[in-house]
Amino acid sequence: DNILLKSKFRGCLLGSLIGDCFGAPFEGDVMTGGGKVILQKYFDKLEGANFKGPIKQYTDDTAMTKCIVKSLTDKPAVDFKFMARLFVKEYFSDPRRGYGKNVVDVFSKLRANKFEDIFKPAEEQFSGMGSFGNGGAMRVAPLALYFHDNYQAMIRAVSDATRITHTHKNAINGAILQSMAVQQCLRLDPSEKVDTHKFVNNLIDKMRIIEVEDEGLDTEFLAPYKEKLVDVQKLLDSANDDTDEIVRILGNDIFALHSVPTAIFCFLRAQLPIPRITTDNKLRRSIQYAISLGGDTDTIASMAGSMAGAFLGDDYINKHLLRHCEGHKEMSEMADNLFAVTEDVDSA
Ligand code: R7I
Ligand code: MG
Ligand code: MG
Ligand code: MG
Repeated sequence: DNILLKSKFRGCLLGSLIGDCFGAPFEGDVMTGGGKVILQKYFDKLEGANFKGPIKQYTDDTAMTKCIVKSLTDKPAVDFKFMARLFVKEYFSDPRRGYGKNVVDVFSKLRANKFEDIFKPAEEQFSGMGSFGNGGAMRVAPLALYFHDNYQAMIRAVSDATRITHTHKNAINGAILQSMAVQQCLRLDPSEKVDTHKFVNNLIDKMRIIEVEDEGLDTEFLAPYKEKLVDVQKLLDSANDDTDEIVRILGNDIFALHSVPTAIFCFLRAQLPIPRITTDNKLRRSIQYAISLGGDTDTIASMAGSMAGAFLGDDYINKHLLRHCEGHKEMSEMADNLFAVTEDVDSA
């Protein structure tokens, strides 16, 4: 029903914000056992009613996610040139948010070329290969929400929203996979256990179509996301909790291929208790676990948080934790605005 869906919109965008804000201080860390103890204490403290610490700043992941929300609420027909303008305007007014090293070249070229061809600067990245960073995937949650009822429209919109900065197939397909996972979470009942096996199998079937059938391939060997999802399934089945091995198999870096499947794994693994993470809250567990893997912690925690929030809705978000995040009130309002325009589109 509508009340639940509205709560899931908020949960998703706030989960994404929390993952980014709390993950950012650990970006690039290699997590040891001692690091995990520190992380447990960090979250325990932040959840306390009386803890007064400095506000945790969000990074580029949230800055760009907000641009996509604004683009959808201001122009519900989805205008990618407008979206590109918002990315560029946001970057030049607030550049110190930890953007990827190379994506800033795209922003400069877009501005210099007056947005004439919004996909061309991204195509020129990395000697014409296009970036395969996770900068597309990290910002797509609002599109999964907006197109919650229209799978094909979501895929098309995610692809175009990504191509403004990232044109490598792995960047685009990673963003598509992230949006599929969020969309599947919206359909889950928060009062029931997640069938993780089915969740992954659904993603495998969908990625097979994207990576194999749509490409006209007669072999499944060139389907890197499908392969990673098979690894996710194996790791969930084996209940393997060895961080080094999980990172070796799935990755934890800024490549989309080494972070989107990892975020999906974190969300699914967090449906059951995890050693050295003490909490009953599955949203916190998803985010804390993602950070505990180290590497690109803000992005992986943000993507896992958007899934957990889309599953559980905003009632399950610890409000003490949330109030330490920069801009949480605005993000909550933006989720409601996005829900309002989505309803208009649904009923049109
Ligand atoms: O993908 P992008 O927006 O970066 C997102 C990450 C997230 O973790 C954010 O939280 C933020 O910290 O950055 O930015 P890009 O500049 O497109 O890509 C990021 C990095 O990925 C680049 O600086 C490269 O190191 C690497 N990379 C590549 N390296 C070689 N060849 C991306 N694509 C390539 C490539 O084709
Ligand atoms: Mg970031
Ligand atoms: Mg960074
Ligand atoms: Mg990051």
